[in-house]
Amino acid sequence: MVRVERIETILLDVPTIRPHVLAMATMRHQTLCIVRLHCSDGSVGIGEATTIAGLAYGEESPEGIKLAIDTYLAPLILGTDADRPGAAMQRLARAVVGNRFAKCAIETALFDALGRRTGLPVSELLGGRVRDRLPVLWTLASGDTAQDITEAEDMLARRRHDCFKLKIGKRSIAEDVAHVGAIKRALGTKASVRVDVNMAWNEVEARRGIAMLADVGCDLVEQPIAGSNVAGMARLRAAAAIPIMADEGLTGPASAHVHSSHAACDVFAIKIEQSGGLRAAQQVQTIADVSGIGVYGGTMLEAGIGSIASAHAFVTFPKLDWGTELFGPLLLTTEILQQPLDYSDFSLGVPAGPGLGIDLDEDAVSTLRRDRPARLFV
Ligand code: MUC
Ligand code: MG
Repeated sequence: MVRVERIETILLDVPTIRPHVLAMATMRHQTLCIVRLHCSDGSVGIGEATTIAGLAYGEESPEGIKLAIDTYLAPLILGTDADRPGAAMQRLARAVVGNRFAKCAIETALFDALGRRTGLPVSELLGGRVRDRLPVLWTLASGDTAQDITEAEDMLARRRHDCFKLKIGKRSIAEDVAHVGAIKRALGTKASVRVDVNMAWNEVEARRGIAMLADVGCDLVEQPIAGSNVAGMARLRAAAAIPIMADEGLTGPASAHVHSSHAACDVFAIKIEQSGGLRAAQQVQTIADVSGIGVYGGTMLEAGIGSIASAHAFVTFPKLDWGTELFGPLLLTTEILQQPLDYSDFSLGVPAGPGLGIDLDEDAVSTLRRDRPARLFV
């Protein structure tokens, strides 16, 4: 039997190519918690967990994820059968409440190691892919309308993205709608424009804001109000002229079931970390499918490992009505993979090699790791 022998966690700090302005925080770097899972036959799987602006988005932080894995999760699966990610995840689920992002990084590493041992891509271990490429949008979040338009036009010209998500909710509704309208007018029918409010509005503001956004040509509104306000989401959805998407409110299959039974949204932003793992994300997708809810592949702004892990899950989805936003690696100044990912023709090519089909660039890891020796003496 191949056993799980050792689990390493490393924090990497990677600057962003520009400030990324969200309703709740401005990101200037991303912190990755990289997991390396060593097995008794010498195979090694990698996984990644990220958050958005530390604790600004959810209840897990990169530092907390590292601590949870090192102290609680790793000891539970050391010595167990590495060929059975399902059994390992069940052990973690029984002994540890929550900590979905940390669990997802471990499940990713288990599947990567299993894929490397068997020669199969993670997508095939998850049931098999139904497509090889995924449409990918870009988030315009420089905080400046003119800069966002230049950025969008550049992406269109390079055939990298033709669908844009605008981060709003920081300014007044009137200013935000003017910003969205200006970008939509500049891009016209060449691009789809959507917004993410990241829960910044109350229900009254959302009712007004969504109607105004529909009037300026916005195609979709993501998480306008608190994720916990499922009844409010249902009221907004019933009144809205454009689709409403749930993001923060989706924390795995149980919350997906609650959203579906309340008819609380038109679309699910499915994220592997938010769901608690790759198979949990597939379960969320199944709930969407049977409820007639649209599917969108979301991101926690992961770098290469987490983005490709997400991609392996998303290529197994029978329907992906709203595409994906797996652009995380493009927002970072430094590539952490040996092979840069294939972003072309408005889409991401999903590697077909064993496991995740990617390898870490160890020089980049040494340079970016938070505990690198040089820093200890600064
Ligand atoms: C979110 O809330 O969806 C996804 C894209 C982006 O810019 O931020 C994330 C998080
Ligand atoms: Mg969102």
